[in-house]
Amino acid sequence: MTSDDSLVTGREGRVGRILLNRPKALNALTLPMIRACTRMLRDWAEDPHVHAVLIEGAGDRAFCAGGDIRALRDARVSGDQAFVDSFFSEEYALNLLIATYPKPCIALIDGLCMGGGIGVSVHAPYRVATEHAAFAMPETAIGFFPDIGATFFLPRFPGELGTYLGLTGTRMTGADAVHAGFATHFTPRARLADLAAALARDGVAVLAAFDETLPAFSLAPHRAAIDRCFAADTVAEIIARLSAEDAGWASSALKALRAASPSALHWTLLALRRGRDLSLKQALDAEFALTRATMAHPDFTEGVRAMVVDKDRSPRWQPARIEDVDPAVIDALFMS
Ligand code: QUE
Repeated sequence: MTSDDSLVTGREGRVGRILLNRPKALNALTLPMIRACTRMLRDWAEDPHVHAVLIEGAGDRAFCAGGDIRALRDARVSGDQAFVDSFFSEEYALNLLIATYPKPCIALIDGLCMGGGIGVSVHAPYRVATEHAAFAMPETAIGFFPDIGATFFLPRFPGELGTYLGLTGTRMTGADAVHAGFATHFTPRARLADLAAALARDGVAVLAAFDETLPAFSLAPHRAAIDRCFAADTVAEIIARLSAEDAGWASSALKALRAASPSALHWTLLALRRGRDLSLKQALDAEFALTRATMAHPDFTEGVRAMVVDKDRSPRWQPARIEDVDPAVIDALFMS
């Protein structure tokens, strides 16, 4: 295998293997990792020995916890917009490259998979989740929005499940992720090494033999209520409908919404609704424009500070209350 520190790549049998390798940082994606991954995929697209590509995370805690938002916050604070623009444009181009890749990509997701980690897996045709996988799009908690094509794929999840997941950032198990649409196959951790070896030997046809019986969807009993609450046109109305539900899932959802950036909830709802009618490419382009608008808002630097840098989990949002967000200010973010 050829390797640098953070991204290890190599060919094994019929497959190219990409290992996200920053286990201490939960394999969070840095710009050099995005560049190395893009370069390798471009090379392998032309390589007749490579029939498929496997994407994995190092260690058993995470597949990939997201983008390197600490670096993005630093760049924002120091005024390095060029870094911010390079990061997002190259990350989203990689998401699109995976979605349109001429050979099958297979992501093996064991452990945490959030944000940018979902971006390098969900667009692949095969996503294998284990019983230790945990999926989430938690960006409203850091004053950002579900990006990496989430404004394309979340509105295409069943009913209003995607709106619920994108606004609340609720974590899903590997099995639930297959029911929702994040993943396509369910294989226990104990069989992953054998699966990788079988893929290298025989290609994607072996996936079915490793796909185990899926436990029931834990959200099934709440699907109708989720659809009812999250079909509302405004954040205020979603909150009103959740408050009228007498159920544990609804109070958890309310708690998550109350902790999130009020502004981020508004721009996320609008972005998800607009994404219904966009292609993946159009959605990624709209997301890129929205990164500039939302990162200029104080909630992004404050949210990353509170959740990732200082970890006090007590962000001071501006404005602090959902009712005080001015819809005209949010609409204006989509005009830039
Ligand atoms: C919400 C998020 C993210 C988060 C925490 C949140 C996110 C993200 C990370 C993260 C995790 C580990 C790292 C790192 C970043 O945390 O998107 O650099 O090493 O990438 O509450 O959206």
